[in-house]
Amino acid sequence: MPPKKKEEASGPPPLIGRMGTNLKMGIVGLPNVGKSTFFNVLTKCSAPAENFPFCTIDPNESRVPVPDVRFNHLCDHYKPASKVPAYLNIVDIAGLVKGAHEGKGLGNAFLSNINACDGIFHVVRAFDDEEIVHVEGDVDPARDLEIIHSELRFKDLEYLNKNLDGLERTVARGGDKKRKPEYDCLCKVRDLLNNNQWVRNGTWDAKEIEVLNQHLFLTSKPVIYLVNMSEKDYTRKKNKWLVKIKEWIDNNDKGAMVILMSCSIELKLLDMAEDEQATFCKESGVNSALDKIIVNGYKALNLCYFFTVGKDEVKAWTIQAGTKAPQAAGRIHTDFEKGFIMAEVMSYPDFKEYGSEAECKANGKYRQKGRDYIVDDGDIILFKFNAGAGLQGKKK
Ligand SMILES: Nc1nc2c(ncn2[C@@H]2O[C@H](COP(=O)(O)OP(=O)(O)OP(=O)(O)O)[C@@H](O)[C@H]2O)c(=O)[nH]1
Ligand SMILES: [Mg+2]
Repeated sequence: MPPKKKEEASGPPPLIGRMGTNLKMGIVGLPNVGKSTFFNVLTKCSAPAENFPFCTIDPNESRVPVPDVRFNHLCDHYKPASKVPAYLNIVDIAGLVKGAHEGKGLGNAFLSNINACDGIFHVVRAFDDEEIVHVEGDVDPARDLEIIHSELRFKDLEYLNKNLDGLERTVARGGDKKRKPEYDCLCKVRDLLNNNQWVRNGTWDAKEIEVLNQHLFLTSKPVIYLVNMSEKDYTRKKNKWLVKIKEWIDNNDKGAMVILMSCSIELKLLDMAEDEQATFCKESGVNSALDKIIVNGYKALNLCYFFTVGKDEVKAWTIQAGTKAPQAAGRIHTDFEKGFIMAEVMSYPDFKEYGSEAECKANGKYRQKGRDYIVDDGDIILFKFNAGAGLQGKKK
């Protein structure tokens, strides 16, 4: 069908992972490394975070506003009655141990919790503390990274082999040509996993990505590594494990993002009033890592947002990067997409530079964009659309 083809050809580039905007980052790591503590400082929740392995069993879920100076500036400018930032969804998951894919520790239950997430914050312990039990007996982050890495890979292999068995019967022996591309793609996945590689690190064409997206392998999810350090090490930006961690990342997940943090410092900052915090940060030269973690978690999920602005409301609307104007409009209301006429767009840098909507208009920076416009992160948009039943012709 030609219209469908056109839509496919003009859609956003294919991506591995679930479609949609309600995506989640899951916190994954060995037991007792600080995952729930991190979840609590991030979301200001109080999930149990105690000194014993498997303190967390059922996942805790929350969301955090994505910090953004652009959003703050727009709120200062419009002084709206309602302010709605973008949010990142976060899930605190039970600790994973060696052999989890075979049911060790809490076994398979939490692996399905990871499966329900779209990206991973992999927390690794780099702080020494005799009091805090380490399930492997001592602190060694590179070994721990390898354990988690292997467990996710083993789980994918187990799932894959189950699927491949059936497929092999239909395709290789039964001669069903239709499913051959799927079979070939999954064989490629098996080779990768057997070579200690992650699905995410393979090279895939659009057709293969379609197949991968029917399976959503654990190792196809984007990962950000979070190194949990002591207060002292975080302050002096040194830790005896950093070289080994870097080596492991270079060998196993080259180019991946690593963020240093300290749950103890974050806890301390959480207890302080804002001015106290500012003085502490200035005097000690440390800054909280949380904003950086949230912003990058959001980016890892391939999400971005546009703004709608006005006296009533300043709001950030989450979309997948690469979304075109009509689909972005559809985030606000399906009728906006159906009756889409145009998007009136100011880029945030222009708005900042010229200071107001009127000045943007006067300087040719208030642009009218059509159906093919790919919405840019931070665009300030007013959609125009054909009124559907009961809707006004022009609405924010
Ligand atoms: N010294 C020190 N202790 C920490 C740090 N972060 C967490 N802890 C302590 O480590 C223990 C375990 O922390 P949790 O946050 O419950 O660890 P978890 O990874 O969620 O553990 P499970 O839910 O069992 O998988 C708690 O007693 C925390 O107070 C840190 O940066 N330094
Ligand atoms: Mg926990």
